[in-house]
Amino acid sequence: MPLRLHVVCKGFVAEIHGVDLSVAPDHRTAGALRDAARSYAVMVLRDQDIDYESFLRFAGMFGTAGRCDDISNLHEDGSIRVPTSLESRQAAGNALWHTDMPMLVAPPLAAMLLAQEIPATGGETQFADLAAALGALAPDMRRRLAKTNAVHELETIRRRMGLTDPGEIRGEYPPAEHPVVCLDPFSGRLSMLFGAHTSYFTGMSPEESSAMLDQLLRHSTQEEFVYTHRWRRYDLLMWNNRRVLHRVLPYGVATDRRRLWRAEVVGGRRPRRWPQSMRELFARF
Ligand SMILES: O=C(O)CCC(=O)C(=O)O
Repeated sequence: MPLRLHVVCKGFVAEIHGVDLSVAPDHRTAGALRDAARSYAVMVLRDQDIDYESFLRFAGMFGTAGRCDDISNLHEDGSIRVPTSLESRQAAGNALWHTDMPMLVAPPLAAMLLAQEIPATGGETQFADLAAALGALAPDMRRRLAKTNAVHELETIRRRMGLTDPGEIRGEYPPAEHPVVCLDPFSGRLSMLFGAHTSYFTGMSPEESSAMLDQLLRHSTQEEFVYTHRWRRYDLLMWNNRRVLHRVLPYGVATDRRRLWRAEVVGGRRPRRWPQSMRELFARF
């Protein structure tokens, strides 16, 4: 059956039908999926009751399949973790608007989740389109951001979650500095890179940095830029990590089971500033 695309949010989210990822996609299907990833920052494929190898094969179609984890509120024996455990408190950082691993020199290009167990209510995942949000900023602000870098650290998101013990917040990675306005390698469009890991913006005082981050988050997470995904079992959802912010909404973390497989697409180049002149940059909006 040929692949069919149902647009959920124009230029941002699409559901892809007619693909069974338990078998290796043929050339044409793989090409159509890669084309869709250039146009849509979030892709949803329903009813993918597939094994781990097939999940990784899907990730590998968009680059190098990287880290794989279980995102869950469960212990290995399947019992629900207490929310006060260190693991739970660190995982709670996913409730803040973030991009994944911006403290890497080359943050993942994309990430994906495959729902295994989902709570009856809550636990939706939200995505905010930073390319659209950038386009809607006032020209002066875009011009300012185009000349600004941001520094990102794991410790910062942990502090924002209320962790204070140095042993609990210590990050395993050094901080990384990236341009705020950078090219989305999937589409070639301009997007932004900031979120809950952002410690400060270069050339700004701590107060200015904090006000700038608040302002950017408020602007970019307005309803018009946000998609909320209500999970069904075996939904596979992939997001463009160089173009969206995401977060998980609350659910009964102490009582309801939630478990998703997670994979990443790595191996991209470091985030790049717009290489041409400012004039050309603004001609693109
Ligand atoms: O659990 C979710 O829905 C979101 C997971 C998440 O934020 C992540 O994988 O970075």
